[in-house]
Amino acid sequence: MLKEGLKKRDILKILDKKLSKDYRYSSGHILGSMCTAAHEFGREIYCKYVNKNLGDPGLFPGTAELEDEIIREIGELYNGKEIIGSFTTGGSEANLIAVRIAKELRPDINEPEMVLPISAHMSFDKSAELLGIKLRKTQLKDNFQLDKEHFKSLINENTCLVVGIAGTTSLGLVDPIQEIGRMIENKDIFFHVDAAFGGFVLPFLKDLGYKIPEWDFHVDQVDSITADPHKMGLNVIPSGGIFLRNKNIIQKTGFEIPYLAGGNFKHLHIVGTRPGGPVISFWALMKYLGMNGFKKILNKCMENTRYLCEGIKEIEGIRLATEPVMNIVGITTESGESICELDEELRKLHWMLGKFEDFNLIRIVIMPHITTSHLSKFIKDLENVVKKLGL
Ligand code: 0PR
Repeated sequence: MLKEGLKKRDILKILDKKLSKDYRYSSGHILGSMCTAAHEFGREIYCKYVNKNLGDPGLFPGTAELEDEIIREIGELYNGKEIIGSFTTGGSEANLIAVRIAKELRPDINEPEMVLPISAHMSFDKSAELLGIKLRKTQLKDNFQLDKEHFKSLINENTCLVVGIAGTTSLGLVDPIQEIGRMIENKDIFFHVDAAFGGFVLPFLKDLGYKIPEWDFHVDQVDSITADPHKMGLNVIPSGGIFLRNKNIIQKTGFEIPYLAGGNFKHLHIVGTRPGGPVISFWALMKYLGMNGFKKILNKCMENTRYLCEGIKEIEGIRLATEPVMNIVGITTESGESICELDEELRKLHWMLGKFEDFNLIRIVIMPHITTSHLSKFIKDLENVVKKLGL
């Protein structure tokens, strides 16, 4: 720690220099991220209300009301009525909350288990370790679709939770949520849908006329959904969301914090102090963009997704891992050879991609910061690298 503080101007200079190492969204090089530059209006609102702390909602009842309002509104987008829930730090916390609820609701199970696809996000492995739950992972078929028979065979009397993904991390695919629902019909098993990415894609895609299978509260057995505003919701980081069908869950499974200035209340969070700024900024962003605003942004992403897919199809030696459902594209080799070298060579050219070795694919997420002209440059480099490697 310095004894005497520096001048603001000098600090800004140092920061500019140090942070010049970071990749910028506007360069187009960030091709493998599920995050993007936060929407300008949301950023403005966030800065204005950065001091709000939802860890003590009694002190900030106005902010807490905005949160309830927006949770209900998003819940309606997911075909739910009077949905409850809350903003989180991201999808990992939202998933951890869901896993914990599932365990709490079944105190009768001594060795609880969850059944989930192998494509599920790492946050479920973390949750299982933290909460002492056994993971039972289901294989995928060759086309990356869930092996439903295998999933069903893993459900047993110790299962407290089943998980379906609406927008997988690797490929943006949607698991057969309705069918998973039928597998647990009349069983006392919690059903969580992880739509961390898909939550702010699927409702808009549907409205744009894409055929989307049922994945949300429309499916009777679905108990909770994760959906993150800091992904395709274009909100500031950190902002995830957990949405719950049953109003009594907070009373039943929440933590009681008795001593806060704002009074007694229960919550489901892992964190205590909790940023209110992202809640307010997303409230404002939803009002500002409306359904049509989000649809327009996503439509452009889907146009660019198709543009990239066409480009990939023209290159000999590589192919699409599968036809994309949303704005996530997977590239693999035609021969089955490893994608590692391809990924490495592209990174040398500063294309920052997602590498999924287990599935032997490179992931590209066509976020709103990626333009057709970025993709055109990328496709050229991709073609050259594929030739150079002789794939
Ligand atoms: N569920 C799914 C389906 C996800 O894809 C992710 C994040 C999460 C949950 C967890 O969300 P949080 O990261 O908000 O906790 N998947 C991203 C990924 O693995 C996380 C990420 C985001 C990684 C941006 C890198 C990055 O640049 O790709």
